[in-house]
Amino acid sequence: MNPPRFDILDWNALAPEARRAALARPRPDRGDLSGGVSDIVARVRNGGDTALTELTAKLDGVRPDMLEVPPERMKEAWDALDPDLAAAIDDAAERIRRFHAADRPVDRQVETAPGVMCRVVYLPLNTVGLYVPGGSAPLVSTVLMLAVPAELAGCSEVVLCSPPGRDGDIGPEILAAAWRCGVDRVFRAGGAQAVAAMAYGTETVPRCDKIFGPGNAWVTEAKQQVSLDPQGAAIDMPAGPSEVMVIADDSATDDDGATLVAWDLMSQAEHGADSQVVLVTDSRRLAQAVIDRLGELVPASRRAGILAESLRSARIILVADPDAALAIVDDYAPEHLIINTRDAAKQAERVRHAGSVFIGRWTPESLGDYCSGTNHVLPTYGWARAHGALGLGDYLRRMTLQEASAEGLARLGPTAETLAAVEGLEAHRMAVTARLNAIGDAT
Ligand code: HSO
Ligand code: ZN
Repeated sequence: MNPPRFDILDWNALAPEARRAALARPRPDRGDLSGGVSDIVARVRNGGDTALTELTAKLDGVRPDMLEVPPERMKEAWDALDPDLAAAIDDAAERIRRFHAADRPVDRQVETAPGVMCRVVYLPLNTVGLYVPGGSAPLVSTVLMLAVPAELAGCSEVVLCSPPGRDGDIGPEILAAAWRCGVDRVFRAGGAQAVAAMAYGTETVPRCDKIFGPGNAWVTEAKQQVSLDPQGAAIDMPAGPSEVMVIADDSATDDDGATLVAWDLMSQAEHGADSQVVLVTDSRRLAQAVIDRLGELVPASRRAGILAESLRSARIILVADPDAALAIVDDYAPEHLIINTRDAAKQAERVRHAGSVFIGRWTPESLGDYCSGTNHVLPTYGWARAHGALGLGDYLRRMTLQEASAEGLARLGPTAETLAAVEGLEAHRMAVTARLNAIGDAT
């Protein structure tokens, strides 16, 4: 296999149009995705379990005996798990639990005027649906990232769908992790059909209030479609292919440093052919050293095929100084940002748009992917400009309450009356005025 080829893009020499092109995400070829997906969604919605099973047979090439994995199989999978893997799952889950527990929004109560009490309370969602992709890597860690906050939030039912593999079943690692993190029910279903089943419910799959988790273009499109339907389900966030931006300076030009940067880029590029990785540096020497390392490491990688494809949209950008690097970060809004520079901690404080930031030489993205405690479900495709990392709050609903005493209404009623009058909403005004009259009569 040929080593990948990279150009070093000199940012200062690029015209605005070329800069835009350099930071453009690869545009997925969507074909007739939306038509195909809406067809699948409609079939599951109308045909329930039968349609779900037929679509699984047709699209995944296997016909599971039963859609649902018997809960005792989950426990058996956990009990039979390799002890090192079980310990790693517990270790990671514990960090994720700690971090997410600290991020619990607190109920509050504010007396906004004498006699007017306002409250905000956070209530768990009832039924949540977690989607765990299948494909070339069984994402055990994604089970933890989705299920631990659901458990912490206290959702009454946690459902998980994942596509069955060639043997017609879901991998034991996924089942074991799901069992350990409080998932109640697991179904052998993937793709748009699984999303439709969770959004609308079938005879066996419970209807979910909200659907979480990453997936391929079909899953993403299906999530978007069901979220637009009031009869469908809410979703966690818009998603696209995974990405990382690395900023590094000449503190990484030693042999080890460049190798670490190369592994970081490859760790994200190995996810899929559509992953994008970008290196921004003010050191031409480092850029060249990383390119040399990639040339050695990529062809020898077990996932060389995927890397060869995804690295075609990789970018290596040379900037004049660290400020220029930060400007590029905010413009691109990467899902993951690794800052591997002398001033990493200081620079991190200035980042505005990124899903999750990895600070300093000893913090690879892999740590956050698995076990630092932060969530690895993050806004991709530039959505980090407006969306944040998945967190406990996404599994809760904010509800507000208010209660006024007669004194409180007497104080605030006239304000409401005035605003209702200017809006021409007579009944609104009278709902207040009639009460103020009643208060007047009583005193
Ligand atoms: N980097 C992925 C998460 C993941 N990595 C799971 C390894 N396993 C999210 O962008
Ligand atoms: Zn990853």
